[in-house]
Amino acid sequence: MPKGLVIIPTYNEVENIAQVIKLTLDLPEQFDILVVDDNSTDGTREILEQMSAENPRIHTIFRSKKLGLGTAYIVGFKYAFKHNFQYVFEMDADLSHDPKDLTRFVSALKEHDFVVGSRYVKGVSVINWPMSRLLLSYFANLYARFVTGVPIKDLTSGFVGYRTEILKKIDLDRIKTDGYGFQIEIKYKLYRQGFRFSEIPIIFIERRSGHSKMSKGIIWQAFWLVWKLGIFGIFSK
Ligand SMILES: Nc1nc2c(ncn2[C@@H]2O[C@H](COP(=O)(O)OP(=O)(O)O)[C@@H](O)[C@H]2O)c(=O)[nH]1
Ligand SMILES: [Mg+2]
Repeated sequence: MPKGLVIIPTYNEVENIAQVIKLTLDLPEQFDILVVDDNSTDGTREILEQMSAENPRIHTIFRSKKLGLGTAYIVGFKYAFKHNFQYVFEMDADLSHDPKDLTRFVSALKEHDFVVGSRYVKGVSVINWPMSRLLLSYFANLYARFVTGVPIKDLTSGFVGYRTEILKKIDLDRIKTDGYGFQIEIKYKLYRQGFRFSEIPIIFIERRSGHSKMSKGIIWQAFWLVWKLGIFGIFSK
């Protein structure tokens, strides 16, 4: 069975982290998990220290301050290179993504280079978002697709699976975006390199516990990035 690493970034996810790890470990694929924690102050770190000491499939990287989702994933990808995982996955800690969907991701990765868990392939499959947030996300995705020309309906999705080798083909250290911008930029770069993707439907359920860490700054960064990719991306890969 190919080895898969599920990267879970955390910043203050004490109510969610133990459960998301347990649900992921219980899957038949026998995934390893890497949690990249950014100096959580709510007890997340202590739970991780205990769980990783008890189970060799749970790995941790503790960073000294909140350095953002983008670099958390880049650190995780490099960990996957170093430890020879064939597949690597991005998944949120807050249970908005159902770990069970990873099984379908693995099947899709047999035929494709990367797979995007998508809220917008079968209409809209988001639960418990206020209409304002849903509209923002939906139209931001339409806009990003239109301007960048990348035919992925959920470009901002953070539930993604990759064949690890394709991530070695992009210069990760040049990616400076965070949050939604990071999600758009990495998909854009892989698509422009000609890697084959599949977009598969997922149901996204808004977190029940803890708080969203996304900010207006991250949304604006994604907004400008889309133009940068759309205009300058024509000339470069
Ligand atoms: N390591 C790390 N994780 C983060 C950071 N910001 C957010 N996260 C994690 O990224 C995931 C998605 O964040 P969330 O706030 O739920 O974003 P939303 O779903 O778009 O509202 C969660 O697992 C967060 O704990 C960060 O700066 N560093
Ligand atoms: Mg969330």
